[in-house]
Amino acid sequence: MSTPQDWTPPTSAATRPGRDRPGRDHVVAGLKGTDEGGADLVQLLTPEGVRVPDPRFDSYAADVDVEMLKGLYRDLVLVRRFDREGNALQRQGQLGIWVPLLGQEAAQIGAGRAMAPQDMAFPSYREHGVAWTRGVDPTDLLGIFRGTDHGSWDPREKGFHLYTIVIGNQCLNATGYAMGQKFEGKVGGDDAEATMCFFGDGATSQGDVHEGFVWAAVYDAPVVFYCQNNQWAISEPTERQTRVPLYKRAQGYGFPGIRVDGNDVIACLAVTRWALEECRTGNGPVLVEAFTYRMDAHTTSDDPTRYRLADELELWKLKDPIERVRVHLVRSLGVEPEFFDDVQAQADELAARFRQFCVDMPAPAPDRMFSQVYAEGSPAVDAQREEFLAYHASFEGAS
Ligand SMILES: Cc1ncc(C[n+]2csc(CCOP(=O)(O)OP(=O)(O)O)c2C)c(N)n1
Ligand SMILES: [Mg+2]
Repeated sequence: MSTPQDWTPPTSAATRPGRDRPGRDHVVAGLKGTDEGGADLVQLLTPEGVRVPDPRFDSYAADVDVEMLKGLYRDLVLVRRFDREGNALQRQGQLGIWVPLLGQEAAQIGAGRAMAPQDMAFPSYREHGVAWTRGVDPTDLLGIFRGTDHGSWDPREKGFHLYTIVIGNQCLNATGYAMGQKFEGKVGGDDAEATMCFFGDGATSQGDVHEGFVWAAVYDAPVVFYCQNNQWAISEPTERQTRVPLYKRAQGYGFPGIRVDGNDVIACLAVTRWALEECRTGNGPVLVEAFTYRMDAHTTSDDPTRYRLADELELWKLKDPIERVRVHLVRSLGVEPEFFDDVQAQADELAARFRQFCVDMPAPAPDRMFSQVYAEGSPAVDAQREEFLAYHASFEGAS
């Protein structure tokens, strides 16, 4: 059977009569390439916790010693812990919705830890792990899901933009920002900058992503397009988005694409470091496809048992991003149980703080939504505020 790599689209039906569409074998091979990671997957730590050499990317992970790996493990565990707490808070009526990252911890921690302070990230709505690496306190995410604000961190200070719910839209923002970095001479020097754009497999079907790719390519914008292929766009599987592995799409736009094991934090770190280096030195953009899996529902409003089989989940549990690091730390690096107990205690402490903050959150006053509309006052907004407050006041004393 041919692999997706062997299949080149026919130039015209006339030169390949009867073959102007891929045949069944090609399609099946394409799906395999999409489903299983394929031969081109960059992996440095296997699901069994074995560090495997990679001549191209080892140098980008050369500093990952036992201390650094312990730090990455701590990141993974803490992020998963507050994510689980977010789910519980929604179930208990404290949040309107939660968007779980379960299973995608390594893809996000690896990418986030590869970034430099001066870099800028544009997330979608699931990037709680990247937020963590940018120094955004997890409690700053809660207002979004409790419906009281759009995120309470300063995007410029953190180098982490506010969440974007409109699928793929942040690719335009990220590309524009990266073009600005280029125009302002921030590429190529010692303190060069780059941009990271986070989006999902489903987003690749959006026009905004395509437009972002085109503009970034023709302006050599220093942006890493970081696609977390978690295999699902709500209930739509990846084979409803593409007939070729997603990373291969980059070729059509004229920039490199690479597929990394998104459940391998060391590989995600190394590949993103490489991609950011390409961008900082003027060789951007780059597409990274982090091949991973959404272990939980799309959001707390979704029930994945209606559209996917349980055995798929069971298979991916064997590729868990945290367990492989734990096994490597214990078996290969001799890390003692006290370390893991300590991380667990830190995770429980974070979860308790996260929960308490959420429960204690005050409901914002009704006029707050008018407060940040423009940098300066506006008569139109002032009038709307007055009208709204008067409307609210009309309910006073009503039972
Ligand atoms: C423009 C637009 N269309 C549709 C939606 C509804 N929607 C929310 S999430 C989602 C699926 C996105 O899937 P993917 O890009 O794979 O990201 P994931 O949720 O898997 O991280 C859709 C269609 C939306 N938010 N914005
Ligand atoms: Mg997806």
